[in-house]
Amino acid sequence: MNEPSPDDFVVVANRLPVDLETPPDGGEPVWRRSPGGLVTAMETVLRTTHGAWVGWPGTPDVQLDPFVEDGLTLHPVDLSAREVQEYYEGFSNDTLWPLYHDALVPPTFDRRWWRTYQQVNRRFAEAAARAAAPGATVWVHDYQLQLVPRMLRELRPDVTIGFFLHIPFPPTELFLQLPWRKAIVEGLLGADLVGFHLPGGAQNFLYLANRLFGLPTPRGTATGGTIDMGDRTVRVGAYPISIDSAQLRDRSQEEGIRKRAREIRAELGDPEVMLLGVDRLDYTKGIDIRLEALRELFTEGTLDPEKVTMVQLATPSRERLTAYARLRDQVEREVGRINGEFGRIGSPVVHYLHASVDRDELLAMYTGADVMLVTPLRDGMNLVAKEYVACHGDGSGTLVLSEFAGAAAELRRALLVNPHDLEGVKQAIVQAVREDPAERKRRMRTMHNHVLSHDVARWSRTFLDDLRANSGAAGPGMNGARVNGAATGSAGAPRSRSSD
Ligand code: GDG
Repeated sequence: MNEPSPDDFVVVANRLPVDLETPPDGGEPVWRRSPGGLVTAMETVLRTTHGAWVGWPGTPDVQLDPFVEDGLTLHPVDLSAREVQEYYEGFSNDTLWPLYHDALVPPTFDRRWWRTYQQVNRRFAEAAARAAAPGATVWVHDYQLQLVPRMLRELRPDVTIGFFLHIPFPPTELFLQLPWRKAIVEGLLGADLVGFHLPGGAQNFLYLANRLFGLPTPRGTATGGTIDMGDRTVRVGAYPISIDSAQLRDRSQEEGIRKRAREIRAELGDPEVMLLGVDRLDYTKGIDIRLEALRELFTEGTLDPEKVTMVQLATPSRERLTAYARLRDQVEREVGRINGEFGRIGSPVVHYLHASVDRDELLAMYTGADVMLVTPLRDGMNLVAKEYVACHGDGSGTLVLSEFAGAAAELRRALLVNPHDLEGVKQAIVQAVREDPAERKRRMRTMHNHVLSHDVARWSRTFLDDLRANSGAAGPGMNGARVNGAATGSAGAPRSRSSD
């Protein structure tokens, strides 16, 4: 097979937008859209900006040549079963994920995993170097690939490199626990622009660059700043991600979706109030908290299980990790307990789905639900909250939202809760159920307008404009701008002036 020609715009992410899946009957493998917030966001961006995507196809030990799908050149990166275990499940999801989410479960620090993380990051950097045309723009994503910017700059000093972190960047005292903290910061400093969801993440990163390497960070603002590397400047900023809001608004108003929303409510027994939760089954998402709050409200008699029904969609996630298996047990026990105490034959109170549903079904659930419960203990942004708001242009519906989701910085008119405060969560659920319709409408309309004007296209445009402004090179992949010259970045590591 011929190698596709290099592209001017390259996305690098752990997963390709499609997964190669072998059916349970062992038949021919098929490509399926891969799950999660990153793919949802970037797919929209790439529909308008053609280019290439470098990522793992979701199945270990498959060697595939690059191929073109739907106008997008996909460059599969092969991972062995051991690498999936050590780089992905181990270092990414059992070290970095918990550490970056407030150490909600203790992170594991394993030197072997770290070695594999370095090796795999190098493989991604090499694949990106092959995929990128001269002077291209390469946008690297997320915590699995934090070493790629520096490695790629060493291989290809001519390309412009952006990095965006989709999860929270932790408080500095937590980050400093990481034995490999300097290598991670050094890896990110290979980028021309490092983006976070919130200003706090940007500030923490600026502080660490200075604390660990003594690098000057002049010209700081409330939302970001710059790092002076001597021969080039790294820009650091906050770029709150969003969704394709207009598309969701329009789809949610289609008769097919509205009809299905009515059907879902009828299948639930036409409850007065339908509560909804939609999450990957992850311990950061606070699924257990909202269930506990609901059970107490039924037990006290504050809410009537004959009138209030909840649907919890919990998409399977990282099932081989102990913390995830334990959470699943805990959530399913709580669901069983609520239904055992308050359900009747044929009408459970909590309808729990451990599955992934198709997009239309999800939109019908959003459209039909009276109250959306989003109660993470920590979340980079949370697209679900924005998707629900986009589907309620008519002003119906109430969003209960954790203060610890990035989305809370924008959706100030949600009923904001501290998920550690069970009484507070209970009160917010009761308020959501009983709220005066006029007040509800005012809240939802304000949030809806915000989400419509701050969509994912605006997010990527802002990021790519800032990247271009800081690169010295304007790749044609970025909104068709011409190439002005190569980036002047040096591959050298920052000098260390700290005692580390
Ligand atoms: C990470 C960060 C950040 C869920 N179940 C189904 C389904 N989904 C879709 C939702 C939404 C996406 O998955 C989940 O996005 P979130 O943002 O809520 O959460 P993470 O996966 O943890 O994403 C997060 C995000 O990256 C982007 O930067 O916001 O903080 O943790 O789009 O709709 N989609 C379908 N069926 C399902 O069953 N079709």
